[in-house]
Amino acid sequence: MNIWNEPMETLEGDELAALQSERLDRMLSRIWEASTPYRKRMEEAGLAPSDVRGIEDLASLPFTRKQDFKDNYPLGMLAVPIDKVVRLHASSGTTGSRTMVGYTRADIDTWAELVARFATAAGVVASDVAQISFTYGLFTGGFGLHYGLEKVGATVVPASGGNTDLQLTLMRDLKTSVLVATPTYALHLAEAGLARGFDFKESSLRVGLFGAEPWSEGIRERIEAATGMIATDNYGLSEVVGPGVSGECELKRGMHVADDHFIAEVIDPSTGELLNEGEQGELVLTTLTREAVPVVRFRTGDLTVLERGPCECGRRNSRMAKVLGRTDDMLIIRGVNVYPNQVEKALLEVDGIAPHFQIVLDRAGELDRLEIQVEATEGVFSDDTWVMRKFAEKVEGHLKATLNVRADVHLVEPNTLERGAGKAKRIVDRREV
Ligand code: DLL
Repeated sequence: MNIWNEPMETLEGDELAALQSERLDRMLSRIWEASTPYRKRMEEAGLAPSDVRGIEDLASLPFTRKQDFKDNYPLGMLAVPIDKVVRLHASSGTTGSRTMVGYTRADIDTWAELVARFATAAGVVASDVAQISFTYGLFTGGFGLHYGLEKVGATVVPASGGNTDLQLTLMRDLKTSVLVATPTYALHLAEAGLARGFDFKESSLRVGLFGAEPWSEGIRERIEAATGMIATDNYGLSEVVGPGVSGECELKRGMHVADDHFIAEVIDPSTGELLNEGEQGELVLTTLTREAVPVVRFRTGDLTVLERGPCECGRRNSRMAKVLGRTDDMLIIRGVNVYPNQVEKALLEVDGIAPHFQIVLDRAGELDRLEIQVEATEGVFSDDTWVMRKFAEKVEGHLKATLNVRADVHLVEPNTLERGAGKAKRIVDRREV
């Protein structure tokens, strides 16, 4: 298996710790001078860069939060003068208002390197034709994958999101071998292709680079079964760089983190305490090489588990498990905590359920009510309301048995819930209105 940057992706133990400490030290001294919000936060905590001697002192530093980006909107988080900034992007605004991020020329180069690493890990090579079906724009997905795949040497097709017919035509005519998309859009392309008689098994599609939203193993299985490609997961966020923080290798045993560019920690989201390897909690990231917008202990809001130790692919960096969801997406239904991804997993365990659903939260008196609108598959959907009610009860029983959650399941016709090229909107909250 190819490794894009073998020296860096196999670094571990003392050598890695030494590199991280040296880079951390350099970064902290620089932003102490260059970033007003950061210096203020450090001073409030009674700390100066000299108090941090290496990564062992990292946990004493205050957290950075999404709110810091919002409070300093649009460009207050920049730690370089604007003439050094060659690009601006923004978060997709899934959780409230946008946050803006900048890149220096060196940041753009590093970003391409990071994407080249996970693309190579997933099996992408220079002879591949890579169709990028992420929307190009302020969202980091399109441009991030674009530069990284060009760096690998692949032939990049900047299809951008939407226009399913064009996507399928390009795939067929250009012999696309790598598809880049959100998992839900990949699934939609697979379904739409099959409905139009597109023969995926005969197509050149080999590798999927999917990310930007949580997706369960059930969705992965469906994409792989429908298209014959291997579907890999990759993770990132605008405030830290965009895509490129971590990505799976072909073995799909967790997403390899670029430890020479980021320090990953997992904390208990309610107390902020550091958790041990193998324990699930909120991912916290510190950038080591970002110039324009470095972040110290950024609370991602994403729940995962970190593992260290070598992978059979040859890489020795840390790995993060598939993201379960965001701490702020946790639903508390009659005292039971549940994440949309767990609902997705449970739904897909029932035969006859399509992987398209939406969770509608409502209030019934004092209590929260959970309604799940989910598509039945072609063969199962029927106009007979009695038959559909019985099937819905079966799904409700499964949700109760697996998640201990009482939900009203509402089955809808195949292909009726909205599909888009962006991130899927899984929750509709009607409790506030
Ligand atoms: O979604 C960056 C990205 C683009 C990653 C393309 C991968 C591929 P934002 O729009 O700022 O950036 O959203 C970041 O998306 O905090 C997670 O909650 C979620 N997210 C990103 N990748 C994954 C993933 C991009 N693989 C937010 N699994 C993050 C689960 C993901 N959630």
